[in-house]
Amino acid sequence: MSRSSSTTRLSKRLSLVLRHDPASVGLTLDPAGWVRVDDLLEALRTADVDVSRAALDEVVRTSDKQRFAFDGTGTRIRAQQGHSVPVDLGLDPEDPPAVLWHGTVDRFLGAILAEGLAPRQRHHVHLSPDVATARVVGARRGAPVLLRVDAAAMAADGHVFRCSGNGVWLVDAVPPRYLEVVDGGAA
Ligand code: HQG
Repeated sequence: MSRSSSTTRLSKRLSLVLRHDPASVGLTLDPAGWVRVDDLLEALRTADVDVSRAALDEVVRTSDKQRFAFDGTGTRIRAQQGHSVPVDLGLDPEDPPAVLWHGTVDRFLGAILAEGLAPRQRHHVHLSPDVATARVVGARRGAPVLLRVDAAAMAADGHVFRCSGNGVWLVDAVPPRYLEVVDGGAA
């Protein structure tokens, strides 16, 4: 389904508020990243973002990557991953699939192969379960370059993996020895 531009605009604003800068609309997230839906709507309206509960539901429902989630009662909302503010999402360590993927671009490759993957502005390195997703992630920045991550070896060596509610695998870092560049176009 294609989303309207107002839905996309609201989604971007929610990403900003729920991942990076809740204070921009006067909100604080709880330690697990949750905020009350009523408080969020009121804060957005005070900040001149005209948003109904129905519009919020639409964003959560149609987000291509399920970026946001309501709690079981539908009274609280949080971003599923991607925070830069400190939150503890309460995700338990899990065994990863044997192989995971990371999409990046050529200009980062030298540093990545020298230092490994680092979380940069985020809390974790984000890894994709499949090539197609990794390619889309890399393509945000240019011609995608794909890295194959030997997750089985990392897990065997004691690296801890968690999986976010929307299927993104999170890890603190990926040292270069677990990385292999594969042909982005052909893979
Ligand atoms: C690169 C989006 C130099 C890394 C996406 C990436 C994903 C290094 C960039 C999610 C490096 C960080 C995450 C190193 C990593 N030296 N460059 N040592 N280590 N990099 O956006 O993985 O729309 O923080 O390759 O779809 O691109 O936000 O991470 O290019 O799911 O929901 O530094 O963000 O989802 O960029 O993307 P990001 P990412 P959302």
